[in-house]
Amino acid sequence: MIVAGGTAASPISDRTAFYETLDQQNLGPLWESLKGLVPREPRPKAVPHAWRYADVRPRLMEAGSLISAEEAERRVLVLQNPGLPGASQITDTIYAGLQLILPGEVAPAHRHSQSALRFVIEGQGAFTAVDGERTTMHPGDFIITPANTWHDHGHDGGGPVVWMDGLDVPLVRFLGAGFREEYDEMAQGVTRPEGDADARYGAGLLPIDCGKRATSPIFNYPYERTRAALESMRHGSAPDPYHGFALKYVNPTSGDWAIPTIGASMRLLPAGFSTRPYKSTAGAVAVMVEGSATATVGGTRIALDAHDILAMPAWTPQIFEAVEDTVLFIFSDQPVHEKLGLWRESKG
Ligand code: GTQ
Repeated sequence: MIVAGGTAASPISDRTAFYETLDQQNLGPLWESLKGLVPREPRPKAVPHAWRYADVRPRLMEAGSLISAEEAERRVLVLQNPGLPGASQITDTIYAGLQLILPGEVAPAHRHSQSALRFVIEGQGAFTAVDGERTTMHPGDFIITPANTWHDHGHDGGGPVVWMDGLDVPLVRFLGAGFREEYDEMAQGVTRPEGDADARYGAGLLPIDCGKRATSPIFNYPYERTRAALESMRHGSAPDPYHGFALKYVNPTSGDWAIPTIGASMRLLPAGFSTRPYKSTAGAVAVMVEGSATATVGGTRIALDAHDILAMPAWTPQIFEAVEDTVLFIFSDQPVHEKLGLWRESKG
């Protein structure tokens, strides 16, 4: 047999022996792997999957009776994507977990180069402290812990408090850029009054000499304001066909996403509204905040109620149908794609 270019094809057995020799010399034949290395389109390992809060909550409460926040350092049940078993990943680039804190507990202060977000699911009276300022956590609040900032969590109130953690852990691990340090006390000292960052950066104003920052200096975006903004939008215009009424959380010093590696947004889908099919190169996670909806992700139909969490792998078509007025929190690795010139979306 003659192949293009005139080279006679060798028997398969010759090639197999050759590949073995190559392997021993730490070499590999690109022609066997090219199409996998440079695929026609994204092929995420993560699969569409929903965690029902009603099923997960009892496990969290059990964890609460088995281990303290202090002993655990962070008492978290990691949301493990079934397509990435044991990898502590909810999508191909994102880590997510549900963290529980009980009254009187402290999750000790530490810092790391991974960026984190907290999205509060239930309970009252817990706080997160970030670089000397505390913020009280309310359901629906979007709270950030910028890379390398000291942070600890505590709880002065009554009843369990649960939030979702979202971190760029897989991405930072891939880049080999992970560092962590423990603080030498359980909780860091408070150096600024609660609300200080919000007053300086969160009211459409900035300190007069404020330059661009890599991460937003606002560290709590309260749900009350986000919800009111979405409600106002609904009276002013029609919903976006792909996103509904949608707002993104921004860094006011730059106009970029609040966290440089994680893009977070909130959507309101009015009862009866369905989004048109949408996909992008970003892998995303959705949290049902209010209402009830049906999601179709990659052809799988999934009914969602308040507090359920949904993994939406990259380049997998998604549709949401709102049964009741629905509020959805969505976060993804979109900012990284944008910054690297890799961002693509497809609107059906
Ligand atoms: O609260 O600092 O779910 O460092 C994983 C790693 C939470 C946290 C996580 C963390 C934290």
